[in-house]
Amino acid sequence: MLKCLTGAIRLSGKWFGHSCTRTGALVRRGTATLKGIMQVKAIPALQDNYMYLLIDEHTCQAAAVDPVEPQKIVAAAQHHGVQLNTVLTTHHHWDHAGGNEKLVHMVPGLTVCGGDSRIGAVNKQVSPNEEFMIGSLRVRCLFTPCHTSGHFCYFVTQDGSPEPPVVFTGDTLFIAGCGRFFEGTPQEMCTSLTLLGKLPPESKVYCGHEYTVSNLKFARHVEPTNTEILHKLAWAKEQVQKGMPTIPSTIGEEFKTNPFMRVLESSVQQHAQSNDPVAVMGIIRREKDNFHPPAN
Ligand SMILES: N[C@@H](CCC(=O)N[C@@H](CS)C(=O)NCC(=O)O)C(=O)O
Ligand SMILES: [Zn+2]
Repeated sequence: MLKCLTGAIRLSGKWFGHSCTRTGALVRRGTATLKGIMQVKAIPALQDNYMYLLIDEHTCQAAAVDPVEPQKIVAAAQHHGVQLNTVLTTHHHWDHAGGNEKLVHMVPGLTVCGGDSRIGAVNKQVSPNEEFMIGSLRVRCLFTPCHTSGHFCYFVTQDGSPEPPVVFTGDTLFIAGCGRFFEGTPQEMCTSLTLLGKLPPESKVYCGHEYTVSNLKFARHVEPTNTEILHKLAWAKEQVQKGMPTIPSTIGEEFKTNPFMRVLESSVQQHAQSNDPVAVMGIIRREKDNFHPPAN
């Protein structure tokens, strides 16, 4: 018997713990209907990367997002009593995909998803807007090329759940920033961020790196009078000082604080001295490539 330690069922409005077996869900217990819960556990890796363990509490199945340090992922899955069966890889860079080969040796039978043939151990090549299930969680693959030409984000919902959806954005969308344009154009980043911007505003954003403070310093440079940016920067500095993460954000919050999500705003266009959003995207990205964030 494998315990799913995070499990819970709602019985006439109250929450009760439940346990899972290796084979599947305790969907009903008497007249109680299980309300779905998805859990996201952020696991720091390397210098400033985030890996994630995505848990379906219905079935105690789990997916690992960008498991560059596989032993930490396996330990987390054991700790939470869940069965790891899927890997979601955002892109081929070693600090995201570099643990896949080792993980498939540690956990045989894994489905390894990715949208780029350069990703190690991939056995499920995903396509734009393709959907599949991890237990009761519905995963939609969002093609977001630019940082790399095969970058995918993963949008996760649970049918009938009141919980907000989540999106794993890798190195396309950071909190208050975006990835460098290693293999793409400003037009592609505009298209990719527009796609992410169409997700429900309450969608929780889990990105690939803890870059929030330096990103917000650049955001402040672009829009010095944007109070949302100033407040979030003060909060993010405190979080980091306490050793706490700044994820998740939400899509709605990014529209208020992320200059790369704000290329249609007159304040950002004025900074870039252009009213063409694609040109603005290219100009502020080039500026950030050469930006040295101040100490404060
Ligand atoms: N500027 C990065 C340095 C490392 C870097 O270039 N990271 C890549 C991802 S591996 C990137 O796209 N960074 C986003 C950026 O520089 O705005 C930082 O904020 O620490
Ligand atoms: Zn990268």
